[in-house]
Amino acid sequence: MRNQEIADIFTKMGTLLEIKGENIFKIKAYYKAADNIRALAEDIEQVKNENRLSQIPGIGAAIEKKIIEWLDTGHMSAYQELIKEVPVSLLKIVEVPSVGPKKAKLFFEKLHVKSLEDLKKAVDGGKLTGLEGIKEKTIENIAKGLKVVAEGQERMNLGIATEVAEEFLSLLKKLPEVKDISVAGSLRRGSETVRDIDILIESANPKKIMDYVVSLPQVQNINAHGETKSSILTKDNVQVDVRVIEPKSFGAALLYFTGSKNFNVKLRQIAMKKDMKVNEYGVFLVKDGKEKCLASKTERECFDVLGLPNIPPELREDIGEVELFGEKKIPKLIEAKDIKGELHVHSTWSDGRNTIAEMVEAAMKLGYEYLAISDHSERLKIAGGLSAEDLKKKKKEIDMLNKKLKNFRILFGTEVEIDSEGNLDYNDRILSEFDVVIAAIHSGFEQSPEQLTRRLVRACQNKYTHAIAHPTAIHIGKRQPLNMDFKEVCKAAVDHNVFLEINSFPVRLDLNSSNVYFARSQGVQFVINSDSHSIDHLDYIKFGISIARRGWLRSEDVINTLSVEQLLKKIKK
Ligand code: DGT
Ligand code: CA
Repeated sequence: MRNQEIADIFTKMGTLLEIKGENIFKIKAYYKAADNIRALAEDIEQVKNENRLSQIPGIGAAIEKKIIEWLDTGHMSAYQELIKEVPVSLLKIVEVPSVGPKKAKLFFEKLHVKSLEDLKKAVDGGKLTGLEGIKEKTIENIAKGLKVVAEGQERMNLGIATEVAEEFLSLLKKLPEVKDISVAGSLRRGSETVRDIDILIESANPKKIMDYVVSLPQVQNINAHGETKSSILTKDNVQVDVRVIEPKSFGAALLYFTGSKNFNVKLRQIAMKKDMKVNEYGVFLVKDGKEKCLASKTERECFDVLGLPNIPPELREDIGEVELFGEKKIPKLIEAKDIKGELHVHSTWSDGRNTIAEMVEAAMKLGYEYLAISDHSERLKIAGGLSAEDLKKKKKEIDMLNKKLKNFRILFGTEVEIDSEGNLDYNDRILSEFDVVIAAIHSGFEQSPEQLTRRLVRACQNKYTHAIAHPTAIHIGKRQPLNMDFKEVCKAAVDHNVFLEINSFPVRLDLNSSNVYFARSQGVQFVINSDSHSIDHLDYIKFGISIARRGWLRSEDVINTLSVEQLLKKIKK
C-alpha cells in the first residue's frame, strides 16, 4: 500500500508551508489529509481506481488531484515547486526540540541555516544570540535538542530494531542452509536503543547465506561481504551484521555476541579464576598450556561449566553482580504470559484509531481479562481530550459493553493531565467516577527540576491518582527525560500507593531499565502499559516487558499481572 508515502508527503508539505508562513487553513488541510490517509484501512490506489478519493474525510478537489498525480506519475508538481522555495532539509531542523517551523524560518532567512550541521555551527559560533525573540535559555535548549537528535541518528529505538530484525529473520529462515538463527547484541538484551542489528546463523554452508544477504532488495550498501560475516546498510539506513557460525559453537558465539561487552569481561574474569578461558568458540579448560573444550554447543552448557545459572539476556549488563555471579539467586523475571490486562490504552473517544469495542476485541484475542480505556483529559485539546459531557457518554458506552461481555471487564480510565502546578485536570467529583486514574505530563517540560519534582510529587499525593504515565516524559531521539529528582518521585509514589508506569510505546520506553532497577530498590511497584492508540499497538507490550526484565522485575512487582478483582483491591485508596 502507498498510503503511508502519500500521508508522509502531505505532512512534509504542511510543515514546509508552515515554515513558509502560509495561511493556517491551508496548512491544516494538508495535515488533516495526511492523518486521514494514514488512518485509512484500505489501499488508496484502489480507492482512487474506484473514484472514491473525495469520500475520504478532508480530501477536497485540490488534494485529490495531487494524490492522483502522485499515484499515476510518481511525482507531485506542487511539492516540487514548494521545495524550490523552502529547502526540504529544513524539515530536519523543525524536528530539533525547541526549534519548530517559526524558528527554522528565522534561522533560514537570517543565517542561511539549511541543515543540522549549519544549525550546529550557528549555535556553536554564537550566531543565534541577538536574533529577534531568541533568549539565551532558548539557545541552550536548542543545543541540547541537537544532542538528542544526534543520539537519535546513531541509535534506533527497540521497536524499529525489532521490526527490521524480524523482517530479516523471516527471510533468512526460509533458506534450507539455515539450521538455527537468533538475534544477538543489544537487541537480544532488549536495550531501549540499538545501534546495529546483530544476527547469528547456525549453518555448515555459509557461502550461500552470505551471498543471499548481500543480494536482498532491502540493501542500500554492502559494508562487508566475507566468508562468514557480512554487514549491510538497509535503505532505511539500518546496519545489519550477519554472522554464520559452525553448529558446534553456536551457543558460545551467541553468548559472546549477545554481550554486553562489560558482561563478557566479567565472564572472562570468572573463567580465569577457574583456570578456564571463554571466547566465541567455547569455554575451555586451560591446563599445562593445553586447552580442552568443555562446552560450546548451547549457551546453557557454557554457563553450566562456568558454574553459573542460565542468565537471561536482559540481565547481561553491568548491574546485579552479586546475584549474577555470587551466592544470591537471580529472581524469576516477569514474562509476557503473566500480563492479564492493561490500564492505559486510547480509543476514538480521544486520539485513538479504534473504538472501545475494537480495542476490547483485540485485547481478548491476546488473552487479556481487562482493559482500562484511559483517554486524554480536557486540557489536551490537540489529542481530543474529553469534556465532562463526553465522559458521561463514554461511561455509558462502557457500561453497555460490559453487560454483554463474559470473562472480560472494561475499566473506565483516564490519562489525566498534570498541570504546571501538579493539579489534575478534572475536579474530584469527576475523578471519583473513574476505575483507573493515570496522571501524565504532556507540557511544561522546561520547568526547573524543583518545579518538575513538585509537580510529580503533588500528582502522587492526589488521592485519586493510581499511576503516573511515562514518568520521565522522554521521547527517544526527540526529547530528553525530565530533569527532576527521581528519588523524591519514587518516595511519593511508594508513600501514596501510586504505581509508576513502564510505557511500552517504542519512542517512549519510559521508565527505562535503569529507572526501573532504581525504583524497584526504593520499593516502587509498577504497571506495564502499551499506551496503544490502535489495535496494532497492543503488541508493543513486549517492549515494556523487556524493560521490566532489564530492571529485574518479577511478576509480583507489576500490578497488571493481577486478576481484575485483585487489581481493583490493590489500587483502592
Ligand atoms: P549496540 O550495537 O551499540 O547497540 O550494542 P551491542 O552490545 O550490540 O554492541 P556491538 O554490536 O558492538 O557488539 C555485539 C556484542 O558482541 C557485544 O555486546 C559484545 C560482543 N563484542 C563485540 N565486540 C567485542 C569486543 O571487542 N570485546 C568484547 N568483549 N565483546 C565484543
Ligand atoms: Ca549491536
